[in-house]
Amino acid sequence: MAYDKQWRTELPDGTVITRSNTWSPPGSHPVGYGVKVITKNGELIRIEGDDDNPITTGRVNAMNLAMREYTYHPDRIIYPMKRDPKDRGLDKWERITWEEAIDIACNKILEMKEKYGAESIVVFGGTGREACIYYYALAFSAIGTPNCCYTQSGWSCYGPRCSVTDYILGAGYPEMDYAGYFEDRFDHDEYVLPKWIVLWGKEPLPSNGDGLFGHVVIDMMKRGSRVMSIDPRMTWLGCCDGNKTLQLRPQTDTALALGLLNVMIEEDIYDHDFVENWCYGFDELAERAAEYPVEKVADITWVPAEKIREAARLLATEKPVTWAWGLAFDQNKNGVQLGMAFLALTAFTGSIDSPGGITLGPPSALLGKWRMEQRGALSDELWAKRIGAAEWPGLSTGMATTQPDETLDTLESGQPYAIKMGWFNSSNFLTPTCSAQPKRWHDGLVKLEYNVIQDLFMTPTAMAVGDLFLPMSTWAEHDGIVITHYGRNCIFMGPMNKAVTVGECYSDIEVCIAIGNRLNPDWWPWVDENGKPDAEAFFDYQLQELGFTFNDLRERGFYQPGYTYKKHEKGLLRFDGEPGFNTVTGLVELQSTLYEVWGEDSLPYYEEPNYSQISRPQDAEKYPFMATSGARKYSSFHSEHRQVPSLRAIDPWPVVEINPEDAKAKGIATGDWVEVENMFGAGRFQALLTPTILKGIVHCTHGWWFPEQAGEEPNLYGVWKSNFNSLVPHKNIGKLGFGAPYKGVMVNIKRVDGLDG
Ligand SMILES: Nc1nc2c(c(=O)[nH]1)N[C@H]1C(S)=C(S)[C@@H](COP(=O)(O)OP(=O)(O)OC[C@H]3O[C@@H](n4cnc5c(=O)[nH]c(N)nc54)[C@H](O)[C@@H]3O)O[C@H]1N2
Ligand SMILES: Nc1nc2c(c(=O)[nH]1)N[C@H]1C(S)=C(S)[C@@H](COP(=O)(O)OP(=O)(O)OC[C@H]3O[C@@H](n4cnc5c(=O)[nH]c(N)nc54)[C@H](O)[C@@H]3O)O[C@H]1N2
Ligand SMILES: [Mo]
Repeated sequence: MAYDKQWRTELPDGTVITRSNTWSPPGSHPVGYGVKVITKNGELIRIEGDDDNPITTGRVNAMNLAMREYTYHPDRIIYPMKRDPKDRGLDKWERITWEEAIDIACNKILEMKEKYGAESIVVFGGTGREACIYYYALAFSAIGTPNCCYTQSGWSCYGPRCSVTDYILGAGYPEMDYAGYFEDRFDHDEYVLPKWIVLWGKEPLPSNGDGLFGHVVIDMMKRGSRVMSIDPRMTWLGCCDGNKTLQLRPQTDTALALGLLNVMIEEDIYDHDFVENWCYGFDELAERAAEYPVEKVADITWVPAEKIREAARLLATEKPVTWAWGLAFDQNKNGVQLGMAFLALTAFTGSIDSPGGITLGPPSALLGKWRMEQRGALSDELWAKRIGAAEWPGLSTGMATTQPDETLDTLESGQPYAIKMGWFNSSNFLTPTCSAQPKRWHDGLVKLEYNVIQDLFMTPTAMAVGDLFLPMSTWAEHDGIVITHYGRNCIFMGPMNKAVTVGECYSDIEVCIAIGNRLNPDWWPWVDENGKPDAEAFFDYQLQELGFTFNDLRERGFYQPGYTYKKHEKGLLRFDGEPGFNTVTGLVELQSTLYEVWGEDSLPYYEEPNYSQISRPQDAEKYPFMATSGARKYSSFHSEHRQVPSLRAIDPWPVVEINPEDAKAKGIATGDWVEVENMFGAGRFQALLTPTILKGIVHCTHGWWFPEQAGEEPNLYGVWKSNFNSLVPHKNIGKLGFGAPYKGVMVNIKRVDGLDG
């Protein structure tokens, strides 16, 4: 199709091509596939890949290809609605105008503040989506509450990795170096192609986690890089020719990391130059690692000793090595220690901030200034009331949110004060997404006085607890900015260009502006002459630090900031401009000076998961399997897309992957329904027999509900039927407040007749 690289082109037959970058809604991490949105007569016709995008080069995922189905789905909510709180759980919604919706929301906020104090309002947010950049501000400077909550027990996604990086490296999120910053990409003269790409607890092909476009791994493999996958499942990338997999028992990663460090130290193959000049606590770490001889580690992890030795030797000697760490770090009570040991490995292989190693963001996030300022709208007194801040100083230093498990306790107990109003932004957390023990959350939330939902579809969460529904526009229906790692490590930035209008939907930033301008106009001035939210004025303000406007970004099409390697040598990582890292000691802290203050061991250690056959031998016979969960699917983003026919056809049911030998012993065949249960709960999944999973381990998909089923209480679209998170314990977290075992609890499996009955 004719295309002249302008951001918008109109063809003679009336077809309009708008170049854009995807993010959300619908959900996605900020990969920013470069796309062309094809519209005609105001209707979205289809999405095509944009070959000119230097990272994605025309490739697009299935969820974006299904955008037309999603956009015009009959179940989509496209007008504001309200429901009498007495009718929660019943389909008794009534359409209203935006004026009325904003009036109701603002009046409720003012009423709650007056009656119970601003802290009685909690903004609940989900993950990874564009909304995540804005809902903190919605809480702090628009609504005026210190309580912004990401409900996943142990804050088990991304936050732990970012916080550990802050504490140990004093930098933004370390990302694998795929030459994304450079316009000439892999040809850039300073870039070196890694010999090894370590994918640790991460499967970036389906997940594209936090902006890592997974297909770059294939681009690099085509140029000669090899992959080492550390995963209980054999993944496609892990088993490609020449690649290697260390298949381990779930949640035993910290033992493996300490074992690898131990081999590198014993065989003296670590990077002396980097370790001696830029690291703190080597001797102490060496002493700790010596407690993890390879044979012991092999017993714990099930990875053969010879494979561990071989991996350590390859990674220490075949350089450069790039490292990608995934969600398995966060969904583990022992994950903070794993993060530390992982960063030590990147130091030992000389990978930190070196070409083809791992890249580090600068000390302050790009476009982060505005975000950081929002807390300033709250008094110190109010900020001190943040739920869990006093009890969990480790977590609350890294994250501006509440501690999630503590929030559930507060919801149930009313201590230290009662929560009265919930604002749910981009989270459908009664489904097996965010929350562990979702039934407890449900029972607490239905008791709140008032709840506002910001979503696109009626969900189990909205049906159960919502009183006001604010309908959201998709990425194709609004302007926005896509930025990797939310600016913590900005590899590229792209404009999202509105191409189509559906109903009366607003974007998340438009909702923030509408509420903020009413309640706190000094902080939220961006409205037009009619008082309507003016998102472009807001983006112009945000982009000031780069010296361009939103329109400049859109004309330019794409922004790659370039990259300076070895910033620690050049005084570019510390606020004071001195060489070194932005940590207490100025060095990479192999031994942490902060952890000790927070009551945690200053060195990494392995801890057996609390609910395993080893830590609970008394339950081992009853629950002989370890279950991991939630490895990503191409066809869905968490609980989303279950109602999109072409995507549902790819993965029609929740699935449990079982090793064929285990299945045979239990009389289970592929396609059978299986109940997975433990001491906390049960859920039903369809069996998939596969030799790619180790014997003794099962893997369940997450995020399931059934939009085709009855939505009203008590069924709530079948949300309790295949809910893996009912099996995940509450507050089974690490000492800093991070990490819950979504990827490792003991279970049993048995054949049943179907999803129901
Ligand atoms: N299509 C799609 N993309 C998504 C999402 C989605 O729902 N759908 N969700 C997004 C979100 S919020 C996130 S956080 C990212 C997550 O994306 P990733 O970081 O890639 O994490 P997962 O896909 O959960 O799991 C990655 C791998 O970890 C393995 N694993 C399981 N348990 C363990 C363990 O104990 N140790 C080790 N080493 N490996 C283990 C799994 O087998 C899996 O292959 O994906 C994002 N992208
Ligand atoms: N068992 C198990 N559970 C898990 C995981 C796992 O691996 N295993 N992974 C966990 C992880 S890492 C995460 S991050 C959580 C995710 O949990 P959540 O982020 O809570 O994800 P969803 O439940 O899908 O809720 C998102 C809702 O927001 C709506 N939405 C989508 N995009 C937007 C947007 O841009 N704006 C607004 N306002 N709404 C939007 C969607 O329609 C959907 O209803 O799940 C966690 N749950
Ligand atoms: Mo996540």
